[in-house]
Amino acid sequence: MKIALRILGTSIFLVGGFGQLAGLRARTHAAPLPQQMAHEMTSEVKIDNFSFSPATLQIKAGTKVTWTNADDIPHTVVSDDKIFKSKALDTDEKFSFTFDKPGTYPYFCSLHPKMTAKVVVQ
Ligand SMILES: [Cu+2]
Repeated sequence: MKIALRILGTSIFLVGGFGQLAGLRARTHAAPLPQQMAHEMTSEVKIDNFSFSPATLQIKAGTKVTWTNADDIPHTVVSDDKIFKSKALDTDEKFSFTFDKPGTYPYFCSLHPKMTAKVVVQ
């Protein structure tokens, strides 16, 4: 019963005769996100095999983009206009930037300048 209470957290109404059962069910559902988290817009770009994926990312203004280097060699994420610039990202390292203004943002990897992609902000 104590375990069920801990798992349910705010869902007190579920605790009772069926606490044990509800506890089991609750484990299969993600906890509800706080309102501000649920409203934050995020997007992901994967770096792998010497390319950015997707090559063109379409997002809305205010979206936070996170690049993850899934390759086994270092890469960088550098805006053509120097609006953002990451350090060399090792395997599994991440870099994030929030795009507040609409526009097209081409970028590349400064270690391998043939690696190019862009973010289109609406
Ligand atoms: Cu690179």
